[in-house]
Amino acid sequence: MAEELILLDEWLSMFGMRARIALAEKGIKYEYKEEDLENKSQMLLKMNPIHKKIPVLIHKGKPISESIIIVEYIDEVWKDKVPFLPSDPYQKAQAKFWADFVNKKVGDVGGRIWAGKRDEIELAKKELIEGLKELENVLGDKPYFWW
Ligand SMILES: N[C@@H](CCC(=O)N[C@@H](CS)C(=O)NCC(=O)O)C(=O)O
Repeated sequence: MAEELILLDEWLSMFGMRARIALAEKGIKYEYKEEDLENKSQMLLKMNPIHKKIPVLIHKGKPISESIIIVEYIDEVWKDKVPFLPSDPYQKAQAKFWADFVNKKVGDVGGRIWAGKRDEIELAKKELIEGLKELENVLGDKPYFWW
């Protein structure tokens, strides 16, 4: 399986972490390729020519980009394992809402902390903490979001 499945990633990336967690949850073996984002590989540029970003999952030579799309793809292809999303349409919509919340309130805000100016960083930090508290509230004591 490993030669059929490659993950282009960067260890620090929360988006890459999504793909790594999804693969680990399903118990799937894959080849991990660390990218230097200051000096992107030809493989990354070829496999994600539109955004040129990690993570990219390459399955039997075909690339899948965008972390949420990668997670959904893994869930659909490895159906024999425990599903990531609830089957009930309303619960599924809720799960997707919170995944989108993480993009906006953790991903975007985290990016502002990483790249921002001093005042901007302080504001973004507050937003990040508020966002994490919201997640904590909705997760409660459950080990997984919708279980
Ligand atoms: N929406 C994308 C975001 C991916 C992303 O922002 N990746 C960053 C690393 S965390 C990247 O590759 N940055 C390189 C660049 O912007 O040139 C996803 O969910 O996969």
